[in-house]
Amino acid sequence: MGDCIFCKIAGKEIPASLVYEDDQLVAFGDANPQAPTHMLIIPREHIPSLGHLDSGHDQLVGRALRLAAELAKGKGLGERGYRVVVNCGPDAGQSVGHLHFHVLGGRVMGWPPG
Ligand code: DGP
Repeated sequence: MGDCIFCKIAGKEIPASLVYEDDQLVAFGDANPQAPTHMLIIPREHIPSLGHLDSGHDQLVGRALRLAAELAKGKGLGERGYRVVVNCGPDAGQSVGHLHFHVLGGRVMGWPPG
């Protein structure tokens, strides 16, 4: 938690291209974009991964997903579509131990993901 890079972004200790913030959630551009639009939505609370959620987080997660849709629409992706991804754990490629929702769009996505 103390040296969590996403906690530091949420606390404005390190810079990021913020696209949204409120008392619960922060959204910013991914530093290593994998699509023309690639944003990350994080909770301000330090939750290490999807696997650490409990029922007390249900409203937070619902808001995060609705924010993903709103931000994607704001980027003009509402018609063509976009993808929301949560990597959980090493096999999925999670590299930052703070729950985050990737919002990707602006190109055709392959399936299955690599
Ligand atoms: P994941 O592999 O699912 O844990 O995704 C972590 C993402 O976080 C990855 O796409 C790159 C991004 N990222 C890592 N460090 C930083 C940072 O300091 N700033 C920003 N904006 N993004 C970061």
